[in-house]
Amino acid sequence: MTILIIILSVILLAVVLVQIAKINEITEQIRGEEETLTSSSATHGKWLLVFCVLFFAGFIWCCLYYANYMMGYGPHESASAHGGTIDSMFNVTAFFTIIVFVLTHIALFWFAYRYRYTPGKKALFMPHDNRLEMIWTAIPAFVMVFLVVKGLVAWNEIMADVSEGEDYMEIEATGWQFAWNLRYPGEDGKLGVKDFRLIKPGVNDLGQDWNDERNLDDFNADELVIPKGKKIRIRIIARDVLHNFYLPHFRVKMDAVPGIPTYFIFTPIKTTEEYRQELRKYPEYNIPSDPSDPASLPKWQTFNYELACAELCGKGHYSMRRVVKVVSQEDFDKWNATQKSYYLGNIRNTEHDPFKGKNLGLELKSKAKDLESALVKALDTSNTNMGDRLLQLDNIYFETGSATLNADSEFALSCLKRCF
Ligand SMILES: [Cu+2]
Repeated sequence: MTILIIILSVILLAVVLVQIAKINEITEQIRGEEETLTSSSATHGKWLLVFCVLFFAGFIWCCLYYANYMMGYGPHESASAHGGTIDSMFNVTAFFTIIVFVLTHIALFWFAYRYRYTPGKKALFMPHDNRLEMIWTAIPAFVMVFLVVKGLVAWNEIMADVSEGEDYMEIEATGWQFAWNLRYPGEDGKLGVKDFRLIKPGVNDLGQDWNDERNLDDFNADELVIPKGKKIRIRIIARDVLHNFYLPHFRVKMDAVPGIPTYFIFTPIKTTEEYRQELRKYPEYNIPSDPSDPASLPKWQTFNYELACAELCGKGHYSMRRVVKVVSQEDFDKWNATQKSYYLGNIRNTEHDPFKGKNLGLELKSKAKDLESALVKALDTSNTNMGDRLLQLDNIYFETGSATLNADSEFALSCLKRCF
């Protein structure tokens, strides 16, 4: 129905335009060509001036109305350490381009009015003017050089890779149609190696090599959870087509290219809760989050940072959104410790496990030393904080006919000691 109405409206508009043109033709014949041209030029000129005023009024209204929704202003100051540099680049670029935008548009409409057709007036023939050439070459060149140099300095600063011995956490984001796979390094803090030939859909989506011990504690998460104040290095990979790892609130944006790993390093400086408290001060975020339900929570309270794909990668592109949570280091450690290793949960002792039926690496045993005391503490019922802690006891096995834990169990338990 809507489409029919739109088609009918377009047809009617075309008919009206044809009729107006016909009327113009007839009046031209009656009043003479020159007189018609003069009066229609004057009408056009005046309406263009009116349009110019309305256009700028709309522009200013938009800027004011959307100010608090835009990144870089009011409540949306950057949530990452480097974000301020990017915001200042955007602001400087906007400053110069808005000046040019306003001046050229005023000139455009004013000239259309001022130099409209008037009988007897002749256009000035000016084939060349050195001074004008100098002005409109030198000024843009100067501004461009300034912007490019500022951009290069910012790029080198933000894209500098982590140096040796620096404290940071690496997370891997693999984009595919249509989701992100977020891989965390687990307890050892290191991501294991991968080989694309090992990829098996549903079993080993990333092609992790289980012979590499660093892979054994890696886990995948549905949300990107990161600790405030910690340097995060995101290793960005695409499995099929181009994607783009985009964290708007952190001013993080980098292409995910099949075959060419990229990265982005940033440090979150505001927890999700701190960001919500900022939003709370603005009326735009004190309205119900669900417009159809006035009793729903206010917008600031339901706010979440998000990870989006910023590359149109196919029909399911929109569904690549993921929630990003910035928490304190303490909360992160708790969360990190309750995550389940992909290897232990999905691969261990299956046909895909190179260690099937065998004990895991020897060095894992060294981690077992503190386990006993950790377990005693965990099971101590006098610990009043037990209520909010989750104790996962998967993959715990004893040696046959004895009370000794086997090496696999020690590995599974090793994460628990950090929880308690
Ligand atoms: Cu995508």
